[in-house]
Amino acid sequence: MMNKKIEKLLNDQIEKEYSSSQLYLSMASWSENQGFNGTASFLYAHSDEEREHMLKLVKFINERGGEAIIPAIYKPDVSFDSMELIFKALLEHEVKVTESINNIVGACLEEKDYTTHNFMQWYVSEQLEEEALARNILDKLKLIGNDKGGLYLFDRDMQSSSGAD
Ligand code: OFO
Repeated sequence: MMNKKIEKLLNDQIEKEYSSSQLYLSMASWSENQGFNGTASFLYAHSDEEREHMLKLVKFINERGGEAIIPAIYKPDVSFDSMELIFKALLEHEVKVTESINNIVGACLEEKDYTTHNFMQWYVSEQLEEEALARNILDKLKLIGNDKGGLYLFDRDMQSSSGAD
């Protein structure tokens, strides 16, 4: 059986990953409507990844004899003022997710739940990568500012980093 405290924390994390997925989906849709198709592809793919992060937790909890709770759908903002603000919000969101992951890792040590501690290491490295990527994108956008040509090239680059063509 799972430690109840850890099970609760993991279920809260399911909700956070799901909210990330919904937020990035909304950002993707907004970008698409603004004509930023490359950024939209990147964000749609990112939204799918967050759903995978959620699923991984659902399966882990159930496999360990706990009970995964599927959360209600979170409705994110539908409108964003600029590309820079999207990635600023995305980075802030990821920083909060990292805090939450670190909090779970700490609780696993306190509760001597080394199996979950081991499982959570995947999320620790994932967060490191995601934060670095978001910072990198935000730095580029800060340089570009309101330059339309720069934003056009940025969007084209995002298409190639989204894994789509
Ligand atoms: Fe980007 O948050 Fe999942 O782990």
